[in-house]
Amino acid sequence: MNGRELVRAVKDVGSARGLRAWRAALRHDRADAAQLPARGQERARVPGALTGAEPRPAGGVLRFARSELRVLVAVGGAVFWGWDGAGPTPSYALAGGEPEPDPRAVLEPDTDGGWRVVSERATVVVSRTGTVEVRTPGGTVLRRDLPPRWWEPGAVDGSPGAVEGRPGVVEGSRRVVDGSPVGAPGARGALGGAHEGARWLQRSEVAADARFFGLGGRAAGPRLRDGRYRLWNTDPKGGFGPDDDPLYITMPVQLVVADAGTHLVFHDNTWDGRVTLREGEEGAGSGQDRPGTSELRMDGGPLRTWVLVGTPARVLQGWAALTGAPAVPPSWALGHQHARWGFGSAAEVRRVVAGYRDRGLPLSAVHLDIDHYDRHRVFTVDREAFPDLAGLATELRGQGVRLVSIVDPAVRAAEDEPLYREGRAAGAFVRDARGREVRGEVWPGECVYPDFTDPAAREWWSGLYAERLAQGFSGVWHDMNEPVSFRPYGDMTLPRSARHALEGAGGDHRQAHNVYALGMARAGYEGLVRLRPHERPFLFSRSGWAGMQRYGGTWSGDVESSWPGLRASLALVLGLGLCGVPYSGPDVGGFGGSPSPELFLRWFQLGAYLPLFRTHAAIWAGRREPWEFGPEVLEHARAALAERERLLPYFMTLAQLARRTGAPYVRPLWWSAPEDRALRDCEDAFLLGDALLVAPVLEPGADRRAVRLPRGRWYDTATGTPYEGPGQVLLDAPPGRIPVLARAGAVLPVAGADGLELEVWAPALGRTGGGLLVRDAGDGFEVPEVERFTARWRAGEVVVTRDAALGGGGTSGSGEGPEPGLPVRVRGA
Ligand code: NBV
Repeated sequence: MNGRELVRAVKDVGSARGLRAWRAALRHDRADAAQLPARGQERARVPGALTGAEPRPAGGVLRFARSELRVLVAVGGAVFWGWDGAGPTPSYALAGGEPEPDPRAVLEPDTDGGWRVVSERATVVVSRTGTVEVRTPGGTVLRRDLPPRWWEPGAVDGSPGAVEGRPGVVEGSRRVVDGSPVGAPGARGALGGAHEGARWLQRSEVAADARFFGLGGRAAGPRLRDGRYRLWNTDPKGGFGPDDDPLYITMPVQLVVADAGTHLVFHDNTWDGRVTLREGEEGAGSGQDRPGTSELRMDGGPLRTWVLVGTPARVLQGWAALTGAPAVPPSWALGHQHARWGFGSAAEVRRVVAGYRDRGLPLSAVHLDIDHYDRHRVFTVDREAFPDLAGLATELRGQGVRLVSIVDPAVRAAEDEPLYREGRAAGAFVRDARGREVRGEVWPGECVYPDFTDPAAREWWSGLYAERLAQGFSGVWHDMNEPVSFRPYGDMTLPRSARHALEGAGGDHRQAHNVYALGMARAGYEGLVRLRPHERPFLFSRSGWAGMQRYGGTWSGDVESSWPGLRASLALVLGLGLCGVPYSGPDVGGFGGSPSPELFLRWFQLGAYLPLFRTHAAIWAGRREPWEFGPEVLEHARAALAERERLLPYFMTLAQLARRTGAPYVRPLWWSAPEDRALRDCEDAFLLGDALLVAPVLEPGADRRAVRLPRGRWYDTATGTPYEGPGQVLLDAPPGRIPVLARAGAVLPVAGADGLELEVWAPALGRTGGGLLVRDAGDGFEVPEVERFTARWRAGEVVVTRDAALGGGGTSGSGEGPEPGLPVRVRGA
């Protein structure tokens, strides 16, 4: 028990909930002790020597003495390899099932007795001992995976397949035999899980100058420094800051950025694991480079790897092709949203909405938290506090404000609970190995958990959203879906022995935990689409896994109300974007505390440039309405809100482009210049699309800040002053604004006083620029065309023309197209 756990334990023991949480914890521990296979003696294994190769479409199978390796290149350039017979499917991450093999990729002999598969974007070279290298087409090594190592349950001596007389070695307290054969490699299990019981280790090397990003949402990011990162979705309970890890969304996805190139690596495995990263050093020791290293240890599941190589934009496009296009939020979800745990009544909701309206502050949605439920029970309404919720929803809708509902997965386990009886009849709840319901402790008391890895349970759950729609809600906010069961010590989740359907393959919580929320998101999304086929669902979820972008976005969770919390909240958005989840944002003001007016304002100003722009707070925390911080903050918040409104067409364009290209709206500064090392290490600013560079104030007392600029000309949007990058400039950041720069040549769609217009930032002399527009075509699934505009100098003036439409219905093929058809405002000329 660590210090925090001890405090929690002492606090909890006094209350009825605390007592139940203690009981649940002890029950879970007992179940694990009785039902999980004991880790007895284990045998270690490495692949051994290469014994043969067999070409297959788009790659082949390489046989080793004690394993085999399948290599495959998919159409689109993604490279796959799997050990011990692991193939790409089944997979929770992949959107389209078995990927289509690229017929141009062939297995051919390499030097030194190894083999290689050459493809358009990458070459995979496998050595005689099972080292796998990914090289650029030019031959530079981007990544070297050393031969993996497995530890398999099994007796050391006399067990079938053990090599007689082999000396054992002692590893920790376990006696293992290195290199003993395991019988038939390739025995398949659940979800690609050859050798589910085997732990494994994969050491990898990358360039000495490489930087690591990703692994889901990491508070310490976006650059992931030396350290250990766990792959186990976790509610940190009680708020988190930059030192807390792991958090709600972990993913075995790394983006590695080096001079030689960028690559994304994905280990398609849902089990608990740990990644140890160590950045390399150039000219270390004897003048030799020390490579960067990543060491991945998994507690089970398949050893299978995907690698995507290219520019960051290409890599993210490939990732979206593999794991699914990000859902486009409805347009209103790009506006400002206000939430609170503890509005407590319809009257309070009306008061807050009126507060926005009376002050002329835009507001697109209000989120109702668990306090609007009847005794915290999901899919219910507290009729005393909200006597006519549907009526309230209609009334607010008339004012342009939508309602969004929290949805928790846990269902109160009691005979008088209709939802419980229904779910039980549908066989929807998680059970243990003896067939008994697994019960945990959450807000409504003792609870059961739908098994979202079971298609039938998802089907049942997806229908329940009809009740939310009938109450007038326009969107849903999934919480507590790591999933959480309160406990005074240890992991606040289900016992690892709990059984799950895992799409029919069967398995336990060790394998299902990390995809629990992904399954819930799928159920929610599919339910909403079925119930309202003509509306794009608005869904965001606290926990998730690779592929969650198919169903919606996420938010920071309970980030602490502090300056480090503010910084952490930006790290999360950037990191998640690089893992393919483009729509997210923090609790503006932090979750649990009472931010100073200055902290609140700086958070608000940052939030205005993030995809999800939502103020939120805990029931015990201070207020988050902008007028609660004094007249000065109110006026500055008003300016931030006005700018957000003005940028809505740009946000919609970015959301639509994210769906088409996988590019996150919010990108690190190195996005288009990964070779610029100073940018790789810059974590306090970001690009919003191609056009804008946003430099939030992340420290107290600052009225100026240093801003690192990528190559090219950048205009301070407040003053119009041009600056030349690459380099660093010092810019004013008075309380009224944070520095925002526009790239020279950028054309961005904005909402002007008379409707849509194009804001154009003068290209540098002799250069051209441009930008894209995807108009808001309503909140359905229609796919609007992408319009492209070019900006250029002509006779001392900046002119803008419309290019041929991308994706149908073009007007002119050349850059010298017709008038843009929209008002144009040129700046910086
Ligand atoms: O439902 C209450 C809160 C919610 O406001 C918050 O956004 C979630 O992250 N929820 C967590 C559960 C309680 C946290 C202490």
